[in-house]
Amino acid sequence: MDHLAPSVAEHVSASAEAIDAILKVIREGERFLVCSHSRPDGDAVGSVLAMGMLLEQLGKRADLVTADRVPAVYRTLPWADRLRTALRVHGPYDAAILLECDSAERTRLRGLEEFSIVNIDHHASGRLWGRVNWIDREAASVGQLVHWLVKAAGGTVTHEMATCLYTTLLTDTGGFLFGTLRASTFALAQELVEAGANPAKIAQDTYFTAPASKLMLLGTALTNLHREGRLSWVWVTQKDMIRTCAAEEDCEGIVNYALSVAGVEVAVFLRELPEGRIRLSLRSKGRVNVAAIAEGLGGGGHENAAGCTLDGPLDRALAQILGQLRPQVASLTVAPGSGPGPI
Ligand SMILES: [Mn+2]
Repeated sequence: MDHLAPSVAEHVSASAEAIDAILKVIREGERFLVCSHSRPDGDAVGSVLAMGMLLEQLGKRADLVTADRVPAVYRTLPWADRLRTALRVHGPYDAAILLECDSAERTRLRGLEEFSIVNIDHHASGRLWGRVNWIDREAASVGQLVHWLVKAAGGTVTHEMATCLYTTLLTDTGGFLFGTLRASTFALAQELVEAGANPAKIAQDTYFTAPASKLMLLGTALTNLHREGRLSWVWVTQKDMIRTCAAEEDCEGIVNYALSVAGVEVAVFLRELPEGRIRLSLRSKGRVNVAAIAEGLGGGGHENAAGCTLDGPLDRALAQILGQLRPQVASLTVAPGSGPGPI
């Protein structure tokens, strides 16, 4: 699309410096740690695995670590068994490459402070906390940034790598439904399919392999659906989690059902954690910046998908978030016929 060309060009040149700096760190080093955030999602897992593959291609050694285990749906990804779970990291690393983390805390890994940090992120809450930083809020997934790095390094997008990178794109756009969806997103998808990613198999592995517990938990959450004008919310208690035998990863995506209500602009999913605090997922159809709200409450994320953790009990956390959201949606003007915006 012609009208996009100037901004795309700027976008590429703004990234070039960061790519050069990162490749310099990689060239000069021998051993690397590659990490992502706790409770890793498809982008975290896929981008860490692809980064590991790139480092191997470049003749480097890499240890891939997250604080929580790989969710079951991503365990069929190539190299998934190389991603280790740990709470503390140490070793003779030349640098730690952090993907999708706006701080060391986001990883829940201890020991990172002893390493030189390469920070690659695409969140609205991304900040320059590493020694080398590449934050691109336009990227559909961090996997897209890893793909640029592979190209810039003269690496080969193998079919294993393409599978991991396609997964980052698929999951961070909720199945090509929201997030950063540009012509370039689909061009990358095409390139990855040409490189050997199998879209139907990846979609099946990702979206059609749910354990029954996930559906039971979803059913429970939906019986708690509340709607108030442009806001909707659902919740599950720790008791609900136990009764349905649900794992943490079974909560993924529940908030989208609340957002799917016609006329709703912002949806919230609240989950009671075992220790009594409340984990919140916020989603917006595009007119309210939920990253700003989440950041104000100690969390972070994207403008249309963010999260934070509040003190319990559940009704207190609900009152707190509704207190933030009500004025936001009240100030929205009616946009007749505008329909749901990009999310
Ligand atoms: Mn992401």
